[in-house]
Amino acid sequence: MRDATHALIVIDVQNDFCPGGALAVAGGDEIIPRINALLADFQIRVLTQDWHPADHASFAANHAGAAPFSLTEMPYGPQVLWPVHCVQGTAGAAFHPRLATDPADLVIRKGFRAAIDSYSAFFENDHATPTGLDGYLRSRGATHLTLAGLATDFCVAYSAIDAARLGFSVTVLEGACRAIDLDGSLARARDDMRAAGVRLEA
Ligand code: VGL
Ligand code: ZN
Repeated sequence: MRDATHALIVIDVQNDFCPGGALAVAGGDEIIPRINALLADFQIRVLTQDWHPADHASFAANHAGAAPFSLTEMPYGPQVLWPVHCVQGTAGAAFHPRLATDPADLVIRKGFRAAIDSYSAFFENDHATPTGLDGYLRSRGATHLTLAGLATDFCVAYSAIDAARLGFSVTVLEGACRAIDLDGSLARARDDMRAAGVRLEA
């Protein structure tokens, strides 16, 4: 068992990011046994859940003529337009049925504001609006964070980089993550994580 300063953050292990889902990540469900084992090894355990309203601005379907996986410009910067995914209350937004959710101390939902996406578990994509996770982890006494989940190059990487900037010691277990890898996004995310001081482990 890790000591009480270590927290596990499990990012977005939801049906829509697993095979058969609306924004399926290849092999997304393969990481679940390892994540379940990790959940038993930490005293602070947080799950995140991508949780969008149907009119969310990150959905290509809400932009006339826009194709899924194309790029657009939002007031807060560039934004990939995604297939409709993780709509609040749908089966796609639910955690994968094999994920052991009972051990979680906290489930933090993100992306619930229609006008702004939120890849990171700490800040929305404007890099300014907090989710509250930083305060939760600090008040629990966490200083070291281990991240796993989906997808390596979007929500995991954004969360890891924000956590490092907030002063946490951060490790991403790449073997317990899977990537979307859109136009080189995985290689970029790995470089960006390393530059932010995130430790990448297998
Ligand atoms: C994610 C794209 C859109 C993720 C969430 O969990 O990595 N990616 N929404
Ligand atoms: Zn999303």
